Amino acid sequence: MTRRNGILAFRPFKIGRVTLAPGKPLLMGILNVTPDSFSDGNRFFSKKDAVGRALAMADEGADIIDVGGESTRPGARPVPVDEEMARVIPVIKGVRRRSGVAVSIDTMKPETARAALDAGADMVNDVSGFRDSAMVALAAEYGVPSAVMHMRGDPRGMQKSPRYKDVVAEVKGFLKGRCAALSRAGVRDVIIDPGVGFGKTVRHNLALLAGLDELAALGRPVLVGASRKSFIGKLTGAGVEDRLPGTLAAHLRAVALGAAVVRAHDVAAHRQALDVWIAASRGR
Ligand code: HH2
Repeated sequence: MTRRNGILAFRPFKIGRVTLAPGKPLLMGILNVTPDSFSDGNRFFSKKDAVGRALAMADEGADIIDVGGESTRPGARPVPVDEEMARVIPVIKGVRRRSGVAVSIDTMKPETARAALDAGADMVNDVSGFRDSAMVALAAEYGVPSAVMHMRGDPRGMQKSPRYKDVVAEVKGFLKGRCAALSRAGVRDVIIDPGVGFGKTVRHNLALLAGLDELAALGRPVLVGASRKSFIGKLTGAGVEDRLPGTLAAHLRAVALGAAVVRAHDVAAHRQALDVWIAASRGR
């Protein structure tokens, strides 16, 4: 694995109008069009509020807007595909009409992913890690960048006594296998994600954050999504709405270890932090 200025290298690629390249981490703003997401549920549930929030995040400096219509918080029940599509597709169309910002669809369902790509989304973010071969085939058919996340089981059962012998090695092995499956199908542009909070204890999350350079050694850009997650509350006692400082600390540490994308609710604060981090790392 080659390093440039201490940053682990990967082949740059485009996501819509932005380029993902080593040393220039991208900011993914979270847009949950759901009634029940763990921190912003019901806040952007109407099309008007959701499109407005996406455009505001783009103005605040988000490089990518990640649109999801199904909460994956621990214990969440699956949302029927028609319901999920009714939540996200009008929002993606509305954003696409008004902005050139890159749009990601956060879904585990191939039908929703296809409709989102047809509506103008630029990438697929699948928290189930493209375990469904129809998702792999879809990513290949559309030739879009794909984010592959590690999750233990599914959201309903994932936090029931998660156990690993070596969490970093096991997550790395899973991601390596999914990258190979996507490569075989012809998908070139793959982002990997350890899945902070998805079937992991606080200790597992911390081991993964500390071992991110191990994952980056797979030669793929790494995405980290620690925003407002419960491990920050467990470490500090902060409530969901008060976890921005902990989130920034986790994300900047991740970027220092090679993370290429951070997924966040608080876009303006992250833009400022990342801009300073990038300038201070370059020394100019
Ligand atoms: N986390 C969440 C959802 N999607 N995608 C990736 N790639 N990585 C993540 O860590 C990730 C994700 C969960 O957070 P959030 O969207 O804020 O909540 P909810 O699932 O309750 O909607």
